Amino acid sequence: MALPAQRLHSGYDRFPLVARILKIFFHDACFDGTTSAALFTAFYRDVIAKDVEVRPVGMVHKDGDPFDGLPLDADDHACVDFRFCADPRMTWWFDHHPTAFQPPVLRDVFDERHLATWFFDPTAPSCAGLISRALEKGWGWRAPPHLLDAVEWADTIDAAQFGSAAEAVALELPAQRLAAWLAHGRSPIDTARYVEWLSRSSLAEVAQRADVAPQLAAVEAERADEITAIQRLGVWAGDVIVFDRFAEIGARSPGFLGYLLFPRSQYAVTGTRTATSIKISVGVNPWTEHPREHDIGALCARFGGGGHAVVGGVTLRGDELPRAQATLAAIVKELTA
Ligand SMILES: [Mn+2]
Repeated sequence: MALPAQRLHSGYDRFPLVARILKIFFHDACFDGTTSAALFTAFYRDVIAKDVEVRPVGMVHKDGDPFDGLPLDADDHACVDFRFCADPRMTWWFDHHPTAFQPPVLRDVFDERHLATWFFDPTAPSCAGLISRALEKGWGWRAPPHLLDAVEWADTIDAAQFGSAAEAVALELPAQRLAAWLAHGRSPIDTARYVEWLSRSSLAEVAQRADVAPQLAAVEAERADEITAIQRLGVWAGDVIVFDRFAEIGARSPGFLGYLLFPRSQYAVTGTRTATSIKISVGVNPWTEHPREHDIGALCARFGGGGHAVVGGVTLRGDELPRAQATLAAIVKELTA
């Protein structure tokens, strides 16, 4: 059967290499990770393939290869704000995590292949900022104003550039409301839809969506209970404040709230658990007067996780509770030594 004429002359028939489906792997449940994915989605539509179907895939750091078992079966693949993947099908890569190369031998692959579509800058406050600069320099693409605003917020949030803990946990502005919402155990479908929305509309517009606004209000309403729970949970180990939430499935890391309620802490270590995974989160109090002594990302990497100098984590399987408890204890011991 002959194809209709317009089909024969469509762009895809003339340029069969143009991607129809793009998979973007991004740091899940993270303001910077989702902003990075939205930014790259907008760029890809504007510059590479107008009608591309984008499939965002949220990624979590874990012991072993986090890409293991994830099919790279789209026409094109990108990875943002997440570990380096040496698969040649991963055309695009942007990251700013100092622990991006795990195992470290992957750094050699990066240096040898040196693709013009791979970008790594561990000094960048956010991956979204790194992407925005790289795409403007390399492709002359300037992000629309609504995404530049999100990029600025990603710099502030990812690098904890707030004047105080109270400022950091405020829920007045759309960016901070959405950041808290993302951290509230969103499903992979939620975050994938969020990436698509943010690629086309502003943080304020996304926050006002009929399917999002009630959830943001719920996050705010839960805040009072959360403060009571965190206050009760905190246990001191030297100047480290420890929040053991392994027993409460679905409970979250207090994040900056921990530093607001325990301002004398130099570090915070939290254990949380979902039905399928267990996480140990580690952070340096950004508002402490003591100088920082430990590289948190490097510390977490030694236990199978990763992160930045001042914040990191280790994610284990849901059936590894004894290992998670031992890991939390070992990390606290190192931080208090
Ligand atoms: Mn980031």
